[in-house]
Amino acid sequence: MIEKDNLLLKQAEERLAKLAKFPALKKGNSIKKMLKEKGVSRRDFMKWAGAMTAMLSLPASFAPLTAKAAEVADRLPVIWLHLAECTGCSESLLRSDGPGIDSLIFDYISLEYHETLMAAAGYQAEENLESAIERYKGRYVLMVEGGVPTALEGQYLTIGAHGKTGLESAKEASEHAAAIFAIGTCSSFGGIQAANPNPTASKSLSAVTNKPVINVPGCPPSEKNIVGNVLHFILFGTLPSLDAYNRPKWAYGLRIHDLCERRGHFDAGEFVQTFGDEGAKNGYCLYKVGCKGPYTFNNCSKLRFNSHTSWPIQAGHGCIGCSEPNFWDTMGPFEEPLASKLYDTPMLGGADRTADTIGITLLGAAAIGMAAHAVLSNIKKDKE
Ligand code: FSX
Ligand code: SF4
Ligand code: F3S
Repeated sequence: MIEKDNLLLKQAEERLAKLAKFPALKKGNSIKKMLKEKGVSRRDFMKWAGAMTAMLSLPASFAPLTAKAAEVADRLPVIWLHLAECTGCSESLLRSDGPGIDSLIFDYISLEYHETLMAAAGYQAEENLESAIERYKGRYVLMVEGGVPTALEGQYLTIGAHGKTGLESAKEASEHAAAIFAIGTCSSFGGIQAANPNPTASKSLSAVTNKPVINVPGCPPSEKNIVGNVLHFILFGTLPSLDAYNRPKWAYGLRIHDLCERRGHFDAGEFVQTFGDEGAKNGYCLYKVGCKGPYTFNNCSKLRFNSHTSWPIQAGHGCIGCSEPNFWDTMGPFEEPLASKLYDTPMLGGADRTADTIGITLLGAAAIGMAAHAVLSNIKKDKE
């Protein structure tokens, strides 16, 4: 194991040394300067690098390399496309009172094209995209936010002065990218616009390109999952280990339920029965008011949102399964338990009643495990 880690460490060192030789894309900028201007101490930066390293499931010895990866992030041209979505993914990253180090690093990355953030508009914006693709062919990282409407040859979504379709832009930009990330559930799986009856025939990015796409779902995903993926790419230049839905395992390897701070209450059979009751005040488990944490793979409780302040379950509402394919169709109603709907059989007595009568012990957990399996295997295996 140690030998393997050492090899990985060496590879990452070599890659970073190579990247460092590329000129910085933004002149006169450096991470030192930027952190100083924003009042972030070197110590805090190194602490952040340590936390990111742990999050990426890398040994602690990688922390200085993670810091180095952030330092050379300005050698990496990023093109960020907006397709059919609400811009929540960009907001997740950028909107906070005091931007955390994640947002700062994102700012530091050379965003060659990002419709929400750039000053250019109309013809100029279109030209910027084309010239960025041309200039950085084979070198840029493509991040796509939003589903891809495909009905009427993509005419439901046209962008820019020439009315190019999102479908065309996504295909073209994917063609020459060094790495492609589908940011958010819309781009990963189709999202809200692909929900039944999906009038625009919206699809995931992976359904319209033959290139490998790393899915970073969540509606929206946390800023750490977005930045973590960029750092991973800078460090290794390879695909991370992925699950069946092409989600990086370091972020989506465990269920919300496995990492939940209310889990003790679930195990003890202590549930919120209705919003605002005594159980809610005591922070009991939200399963009976619809929490889909047992069927959802994500690391929200560890990372939280809005500069680590909170996450849905901490705020008192159950998880709605926002990082799962087709969650708008498969996880509803959002405030009712799923297992009771699927497993209200005389044999099991309903996962709910099980929880009431004998506490959620093994039978309850098994029923939920079975329901999770049913949900996951019901999801179409073909491309969304
Ligand atoms: Fe919105 Fe992003 Fe949801 Fe979609 O997030 S937060 S609708 S995942 O593409 O902007
Ligand atoms: Fe947490 Fe939801 Fe699981 Fe309850 S059901 S422990 S609130 S994830
Ligand atoms: Fe989404 Fe559930 Fe996390 S709703 S934000 S995956 S807690």
